[in-house]
Amino acid sequence: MSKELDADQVAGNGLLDRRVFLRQGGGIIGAVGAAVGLAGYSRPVEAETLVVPEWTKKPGALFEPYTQPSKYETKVARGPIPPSPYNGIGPGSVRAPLQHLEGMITPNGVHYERSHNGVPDIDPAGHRLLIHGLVKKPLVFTLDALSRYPMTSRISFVECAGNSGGMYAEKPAEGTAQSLHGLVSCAEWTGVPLAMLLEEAGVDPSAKWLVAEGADAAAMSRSVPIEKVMDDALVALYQNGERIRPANGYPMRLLLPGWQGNMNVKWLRRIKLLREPAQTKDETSKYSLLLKEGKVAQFHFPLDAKSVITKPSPGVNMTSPGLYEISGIAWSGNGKITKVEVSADGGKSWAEAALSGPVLSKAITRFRLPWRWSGGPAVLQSRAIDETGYVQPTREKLIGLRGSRSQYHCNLITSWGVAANGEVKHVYA
Ligand SMILES: Nc1nc2c(c(=O)[nH]1)N[C@H]1C(S)=C(S)[C@@H](COP(=O)(O)O)O[C@H]1N2
Ligand SMILES: [Mo]
Repeated sequence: MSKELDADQVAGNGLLDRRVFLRQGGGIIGAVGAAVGLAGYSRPVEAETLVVPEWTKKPGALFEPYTQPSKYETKVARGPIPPSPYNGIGPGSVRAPLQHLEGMITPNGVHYERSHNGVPDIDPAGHRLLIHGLVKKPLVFTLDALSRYPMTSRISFVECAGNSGGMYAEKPAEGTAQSLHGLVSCAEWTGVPLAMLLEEAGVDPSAKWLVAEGADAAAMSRSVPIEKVMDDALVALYQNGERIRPANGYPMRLLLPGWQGNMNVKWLRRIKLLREPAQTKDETSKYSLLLKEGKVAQFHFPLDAKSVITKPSPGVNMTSPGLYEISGIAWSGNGKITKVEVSADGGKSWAEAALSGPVLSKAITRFRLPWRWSGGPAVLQSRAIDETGYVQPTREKLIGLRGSRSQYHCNLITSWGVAANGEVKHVYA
């Protein structure tokens, strides 16, 4: 290794200072490029003359009313598609292709989906939102009526409480970032603050909770404490600038930034103000957090800080030794990500990654770190730290707290084993 890179090594097994790629004036291209052979990734001009390809010789395709991704990008797809027990409808989930995405936003077409009884075919003209219960004046809203209220936008992740549940298993499950962790996505949501609608209805001081109900065949219903609603709940109408996709709750969903996905009721049709939680089927038969020694926490709402490396990751393998950028996503339901650390030696030593801005509360944050892969075996890990000081736990620590029969809120540190041939696999460190 060159002197420059020796100096830049900040943790074991080739992890480099996060600023290496940012250096000005011959930094990367001069020192790092020459030292590790970045030049080897492109070809010298002499190797090939710039030919005029076929597609340059004739006029291109016509305009489309709504464009689709390139036909060469079919791997960027939700999956795996579960078999349907009921002729193409019914319960299940599909995961976002995390290892094929960049940045912080999930494109609408590949946002993960968890639907307990299929996607209802809702005509927006016939849809109503009812607010009733402990209010002075029950109200009903059409979509047109809601669209006249002032709107708010925020970028927020939604994550299923069951995401990564397979990581509690005794043996490391085979899989990709998508199949192991793909029940999380992040979008810009736009809609009307629920607090504004409740103010109009006039909340009775005795109301401490509300129950939100969906218009799907599952009639998904969850109780939400009123403080959360007054803080940042949104009746979301738009997802990344367009109407919410049918799979994600068209024409409106409840957005509870940072709280377990299940509570973000899709196809929202009813909100009832209550003194106490409603104890619906969806918060008693499921979504309670199993702790050690047979104890259960019925309600455990925010999702704790978590991260996963998406590049490299299973299926996104290493090719030849040399300089790489490790990249991944981190998020916390309790605020902003303040730091992500990366290890290339299975957690023995750590280097601080660079965070790609904007770093937003309860949103996905992209992290990056230069790594000089020697070509030897390595175990890559990332751990997220949020503004509350919370540190993403190791597998041992989380299982110590919850036991190994737990299912939900699994945010333990993931390990990707890199073999000498460059293949990446899920391992336990
Ligand atoms: N009405 C309704 N809302 C729902 C669900 C549902 O099945 N019906 N699934 C919930 C679950 S379990 C999750 S994880 C999130 C998934 O949101 P998404 O499909 O937009 O990703 O929606 C929640 N809201
Ligand atoms: Mo979920």
